[in-house]
Amino acid sequence: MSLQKAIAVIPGDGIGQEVVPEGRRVLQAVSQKHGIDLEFVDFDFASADYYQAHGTMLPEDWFDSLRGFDAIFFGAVGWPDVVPDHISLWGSLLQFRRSFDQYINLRPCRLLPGVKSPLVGYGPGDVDFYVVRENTEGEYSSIGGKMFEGTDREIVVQETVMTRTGVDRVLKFAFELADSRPNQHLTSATKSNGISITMPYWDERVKIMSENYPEVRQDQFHIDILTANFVLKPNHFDVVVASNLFGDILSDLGPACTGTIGVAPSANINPDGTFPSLFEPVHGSAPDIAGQGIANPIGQIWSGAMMLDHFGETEASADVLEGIESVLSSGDASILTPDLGGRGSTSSLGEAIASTILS
Ligand code: GGG
Repeated sequence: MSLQKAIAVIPGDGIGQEVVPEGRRVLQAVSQKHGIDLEFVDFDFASADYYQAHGTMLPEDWFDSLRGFDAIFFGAVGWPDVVPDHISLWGSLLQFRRSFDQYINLRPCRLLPGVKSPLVGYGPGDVDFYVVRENTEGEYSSIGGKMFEGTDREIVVQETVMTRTGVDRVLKFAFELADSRPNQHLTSATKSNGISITMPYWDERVKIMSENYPEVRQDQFHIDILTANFVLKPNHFDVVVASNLFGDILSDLGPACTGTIGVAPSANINPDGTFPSLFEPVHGSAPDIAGQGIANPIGQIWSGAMMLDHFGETEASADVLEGIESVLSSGDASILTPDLGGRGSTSSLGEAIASTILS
């Protein structure tokens, strides 16, 4: 039995509460198979229910309650009928990312077998890239304010923040990832023709960083044509590095192009391990389908695989991926969720992946 890993489980809102139990079911199955000792501890905060009861998204001692864990397994946040989205996000997930210095948001985008994709002429293996999203600054800054509110002179300002440390560390991570992959190709998302101070700075830091990685082919696209190219030639990409907002957009678009955002995972990483990293699906709480038991749990399950990788449990992680691919390849409509063309449920899909891993 390997060292015990303590995992804080925060389902959050909406379908987060439905997909997290399936992620946990699969983690339990794979840890049983590989003799990994995972301990799960549940938390009810970072949810609209908690907000309704306490008037805040997090308790005062949230930082100390979470900081000793090896990882956080997170579902989704957002329930706009109860809490405005900017309050729920800034009051929970963005606090975690910033306070735990999870400055990398790693989001794989892969065309999986058996998934009906809108991409014509591409098959599994053709599209397989990572979006590396800067996760603590950029366009997601809380610097700004309002003046003359409610009058004709109303002014609203929000600054984009780029620090040399913040930009360089995400670029370094992305270049190293690209350097470790067979294609050794890094694409940078910019918009330096329109955003004339921060984005040229980003480009300049990319150029300087690239000098340390002579084996990595590097190109850059303005974000507008980059989104077009995600749709038109997704096999061009290997590792894509982007600022916080651009990375958020690209990492929804990428998985949507490969069939469904329901399968997309993410890892919010604190690379030096001072604080816990956080693993969550890319999708949000999806109020439109919440409570129906039809949400696709694969994004959550795959996020669990990324967590195992983070722990160095690479075989167990690969087993989860194989389980996902095997169930998707079966094409069994009674198991697959509606976004995958099936008539199954969140639990039928999670259960099938768990039992495939154990079979
Ligand atoms: N599981 C991801 C989640 O809950 N996302 C909610 C959201 O709005 N996220 C915005 C972001 O990641 O910046």
